[in-house]
Amino acid sequence: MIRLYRFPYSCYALKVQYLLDALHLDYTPLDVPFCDRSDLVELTGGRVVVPAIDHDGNVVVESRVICQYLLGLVENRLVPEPLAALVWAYADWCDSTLEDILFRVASPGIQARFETPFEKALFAFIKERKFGAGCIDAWKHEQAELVAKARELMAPTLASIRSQGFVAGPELTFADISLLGQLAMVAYADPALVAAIGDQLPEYMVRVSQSF
Ligand SMILES: N[C@@H](CCC(=O)N[C@@H](CS)C(=O)NCC(=O)O)C(=O)O
Repeated sequence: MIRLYRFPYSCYALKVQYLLDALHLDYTPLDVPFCDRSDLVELTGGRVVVPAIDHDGNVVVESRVICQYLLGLVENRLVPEPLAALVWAYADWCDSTLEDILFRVASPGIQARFETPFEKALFAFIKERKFGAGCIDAWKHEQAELVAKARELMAPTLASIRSQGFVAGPELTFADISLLGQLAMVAYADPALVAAIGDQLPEYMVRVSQSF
């Protein structure tokens, strides 16, 4: 049995979840309460970030490591050997350069979806400790510019998808799963933002999910 510890908006947890789906592995998703991470801390020996998985008592953390672990569990074609360098490089780009813009695009919408004032305040506090006071309001204000930056960053990806269906060719690969995790975070904040970044992206998201 695999248990996936997640926040519903986390691009890293979503990536792992889509990989579990794509590999047809049985798993139980566990939503970590944003303001009570005691189970996660106990499981991981002190970590407060998602994702983490517990596979029959084997605890794995860090989404990249989790994905490598899951890809090794069952035979699959998600990282074809001739494309391995490109697929992993693209996945790492999603988790770094792309995420750095997309989480700013998504953060105001994510904050708005928390149910309690305390959760909203804690989310803001965590972001402000790293990015400065008022950062979420600033990102809301600058959303059009941030979306324009995301469009620019995504231009080569959009060209590849347009011409061949998926990021690395005519078949689904782990590159698409990494990108889907990022786009699903943005869609969680506001689905209209995904279309604003690329009008073909909503359809691409459906195509990727239907290829699992
Ligand atoms: N490098 C880590 C990053 C994990 C991470 O930053 N997770 C975020 C959610 S996207 C988190 O749990 N942040 C804790 C918080 O917001 O308090 C990974 O890939 O697993």
